[in-house]
Amino acid sequence: MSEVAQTLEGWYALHDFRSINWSAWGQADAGTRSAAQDELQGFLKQWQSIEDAKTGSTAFYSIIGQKADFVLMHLRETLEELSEIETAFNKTAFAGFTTPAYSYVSVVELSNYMTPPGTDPMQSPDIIARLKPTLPKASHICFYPMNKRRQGNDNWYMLSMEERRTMMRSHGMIGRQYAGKVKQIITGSVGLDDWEWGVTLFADDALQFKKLVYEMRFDEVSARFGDFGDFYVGNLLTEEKLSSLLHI
Ligand code: 76R
Repeated sequence: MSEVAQTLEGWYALHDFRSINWSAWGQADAGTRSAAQDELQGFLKQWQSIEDAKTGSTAFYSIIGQKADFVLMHLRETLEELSEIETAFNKTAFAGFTTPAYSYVSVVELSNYMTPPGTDPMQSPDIIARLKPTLPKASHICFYPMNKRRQGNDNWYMLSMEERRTMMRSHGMIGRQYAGKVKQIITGSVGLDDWEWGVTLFADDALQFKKLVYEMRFDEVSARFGDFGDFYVGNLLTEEKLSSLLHI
């Protein structure tokens, strides 16, 4: 058996994608809509206070295209907290005007491919901050799930640690060229959801998603071993953008 990569886990993640039932929302009377929006604002404030206390983080983005209308990405210490948030949101009046589009359950993950041997990553404040990150308020989000291929000669899990490390180094070098332009959060989901990882990217310039993902397609670890799910791309929902989105 090949050597298993060691992983460090941080906060659990729920990506909750919803579609809005626009005809029901449009037909609701103004009072119902405004009460639903006030209640939603209350939830957003509550999530902000959790983020301020550094016990979790939430990102709220509208989604372009027909796959969904918005995503709430929550990071929390436990799966119980994620479940409570999901249920509490489902009980809101606004949620009654939404339908589930897609969801993803995973946990923030760092692997040891790039860690120098003999170092204890948990002694590094940088590593701890990356395991429990405050989600950036970048203009755009991009999310997609992925697997590492297990087919014939292209079986990632049959490679030696050394071969995987070499390829991950090349992967990391490409990624580093996007420092300051794209922030990536890799969440592991083996045993938690249908794919092996969730890739969540944040950027102020959405074209950087295209450039980064395209460049990685030519890199061996993605070219030979990457299998990808559906892509979701979105725009930051500020309070102002949310009111204009929901304005009838
Ligand atoms: O954590 C680190 O920064 C060390 C280097 C590194 C690792 C170990 C790294 C760097 N990644 C790692 C692990 Mn990554 N990453 C992806 C995708 O679309 C595609 O082709 C792939 C999707 C992107 C866009 C991306 C970006 N990475 C992983 C893993 C776990 C693999 C495993 O354990 O087998 C996956 C699935 C994955 C996928 N990666 C970076 C980036 C970027 C931008 C970096 C540089 C980060 C930085 O230096 O700040």
